[in-house]
Amino acid sequence: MKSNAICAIATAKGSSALGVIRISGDNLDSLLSHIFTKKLSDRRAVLTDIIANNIIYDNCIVILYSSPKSYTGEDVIEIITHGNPVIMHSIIELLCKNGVSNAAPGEFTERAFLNNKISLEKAEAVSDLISASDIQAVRAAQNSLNGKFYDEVNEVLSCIVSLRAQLESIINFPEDDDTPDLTAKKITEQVERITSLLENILINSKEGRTLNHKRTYAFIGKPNSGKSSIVNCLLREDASIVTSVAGTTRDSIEYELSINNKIVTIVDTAGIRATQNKVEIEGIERSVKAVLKADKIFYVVDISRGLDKDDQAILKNYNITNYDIVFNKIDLKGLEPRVIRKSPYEIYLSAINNIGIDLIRDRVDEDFIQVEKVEDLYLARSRHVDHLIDAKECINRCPSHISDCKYDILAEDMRNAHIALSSILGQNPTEELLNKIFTSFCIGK
Ligand SMILES: Nc1nc2c(ncn2[C@@H]2O[C@H](COP(=O)(O)OP(=O)(O)O)[C@@H](O)[C@H]2O)c(=O)[nH]1
Ligand SMILES: [Mg+2]
Repeated sequence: MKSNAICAIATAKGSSALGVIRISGDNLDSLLSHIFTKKLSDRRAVLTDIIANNIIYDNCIVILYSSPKSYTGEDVIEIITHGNPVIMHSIIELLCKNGVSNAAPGEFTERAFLNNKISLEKAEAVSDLISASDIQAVRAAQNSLNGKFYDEVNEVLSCIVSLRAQLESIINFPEDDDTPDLTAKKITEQVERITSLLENILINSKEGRTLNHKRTYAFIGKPNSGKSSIVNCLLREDASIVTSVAGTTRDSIEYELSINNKIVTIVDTAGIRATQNKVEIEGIERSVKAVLKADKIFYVVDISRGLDKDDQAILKNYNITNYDIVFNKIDLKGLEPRVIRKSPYEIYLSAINNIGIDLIRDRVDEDFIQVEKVEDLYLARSRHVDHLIDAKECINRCPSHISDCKYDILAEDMRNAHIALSSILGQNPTEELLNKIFTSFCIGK
């Protein structure tokens, strides 16, 4: 096991009332006791100065969680400081001078996993909980974290293990067998049970995966249709370049924002038009990439010009299918904001007067699935769904093996289903997989 001590600021960037610094490693008390003016006490909040070379860094609450009863399984110290980044960074520097190194993203949770404190899918749930984009996603991540997903996958696994054991005995000791019909009937029943359990998990996981996905909306259209102005209204600040010279927003700019408590990404793109200008071509190419990445497009049109042949060509050439048409600049026509619910949707607004922008917000809101029974969901990842599908494919082949009495092939399929499901729980994980999972975490977790 790793034992070098690591530290990180565990709270968000910027100033706040309090900040938390987290440290994990072996024998932390003896490594760091000299920087505290009070003696630390296991699982007790101790009010102490942090001091070095007669400089008081801060007066903090410090909690020691002695190994193994801690988040990582090692000694953990949490220092609650005043939430000034300058203070927190100076304490981190002090720790680094005392044999502690900066933690990599997800390293605390990785250690928890390596020390058998949590299973892999729970580690992932921790990461999902931190980045969940709305309250349903938070609930679903909590379900995963509480072990609902683990328990259900484990239940299928134990059915598979039991069936595998029976198959081994049927294959190795055929003389002990029931009549062939009875054997086939017993096995069919078990395969059916495994199938239905697995189907259930797969349905909930697929919905959970949708929840886990942060949605992206791209504003596309010709130059000067008002894309940046609309995006700025959504952001309520002048963040991107708004100008009347055609083709000046030459880059796609992404913003993360909260719409009705749902976190989404919006992309302001370069206007698309035929041009020889290299920089502009580059910008247009990025717009096209934004189209490919987006879950939905708001195609913006200047209503005084109308939706013309060029717009139709852009929609066709760039294969834009999932889009609403946003008719901007209704002030020029003296129109009221409104939505026409046809295919594609039409939204009428005026960015310059900040009128009708809520219609865009409502449209984004409609996209979020309203899951009735969120208590059933877990925040699955694509990785989980892929393994579940692998397992399901193996199980789907079983009925025909049973009718052909090919129990050795059936056993092989069960073994593969077993491997697929074990991978979800991180039994026998590869180094590569672990790296991929933990590096997606934020630092300090
Ligand atoms: N009259 C009117 N002008 C607008 C409106 N929205 C944007 N504009 C103007 O249209 C021009 C282009 O806007 P911009 O947002 O940069 O368009 P983009 O190239 O599509 O990003 C600017 O001069 C804006 O002031 C609107 O609702 N009404
Ligand atoms: Mg623009």
